[in-house]
Amino acid sequence: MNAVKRVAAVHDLSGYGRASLTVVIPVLSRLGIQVCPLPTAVLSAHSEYAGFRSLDLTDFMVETVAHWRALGLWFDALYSGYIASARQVGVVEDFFRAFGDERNFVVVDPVLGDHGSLYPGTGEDMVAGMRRLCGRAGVITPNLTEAALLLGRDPRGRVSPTEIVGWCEELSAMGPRHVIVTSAPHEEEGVVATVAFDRVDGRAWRVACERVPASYPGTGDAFASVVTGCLLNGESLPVAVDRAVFFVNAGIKETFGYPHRPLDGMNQERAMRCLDAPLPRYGYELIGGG
Ligand code: PXL
Repeated sequence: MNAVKRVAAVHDLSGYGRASLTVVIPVLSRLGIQVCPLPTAVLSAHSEYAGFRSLDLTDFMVETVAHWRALGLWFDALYSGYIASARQVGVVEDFFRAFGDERNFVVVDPVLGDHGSLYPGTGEDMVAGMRRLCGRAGVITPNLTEAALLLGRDPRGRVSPTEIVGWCEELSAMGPRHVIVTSAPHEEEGVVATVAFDRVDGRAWRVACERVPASYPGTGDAFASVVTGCLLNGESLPVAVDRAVFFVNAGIKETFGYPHRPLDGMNQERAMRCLDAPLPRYGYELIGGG
């Protein structure tokens, strides 16, 4: 047992634009979790900025994992996000195999794309790589585009709100017990849904939230980090999702009202208190199973 819960965070470090480790570390820290980064790459700025520079750290990851083994470290959770190259997938799989056991859990945020497209610099080969990583996870947090890509569906195709639970079940059949799909459609205009499924009890949950007419990179990292921290803190799946939606919505609201450049991400610094304030209400609903 670690006195303070400890998570290994397999994400990149982007020097500018709030994403990956510059989101993961403060969020999990505020939730009372120690973060141990296993950086996948160092970028000048996240990959949605034109002209970004990237240094792939695959070889150094192998060295770090060897050192961590020698130190006899144990993590309460292993949590991956942006993977810099298809070759790196194998290194992360080896890491999960070496450090995963029956007492901890693996979270894979399959960072591939958004709004129907792959991120710049992310190739089709990464889709197959992320499928492999998801197969080793207990929890996955794809957005709607990533869910479609993982399932081999058209990421620009239309999907109805009721079909999403079926998608979650299909994704869960690939390995993970918990599947959480963000940016999912809702039958009401102007509302976006987050749908969560637990294969063990067969229940599906939904948290609805108003759609804000703006998009910020890094919100997926914030979402998955809150879910990871809340699960480590013993919250149930729907309450963890409720908290994550609350935090991301607060961060967006703390940004949208200012003149801003959306690529710079959301003003998470102004929303940190939403991680330990009481939830204003429980917004989740049971939409399947049970
Ligand atoms: O927010 C996901 C993410 C993580 N890491 C890098 C990215 C992105 C999204 O654009 O570019 C480098």
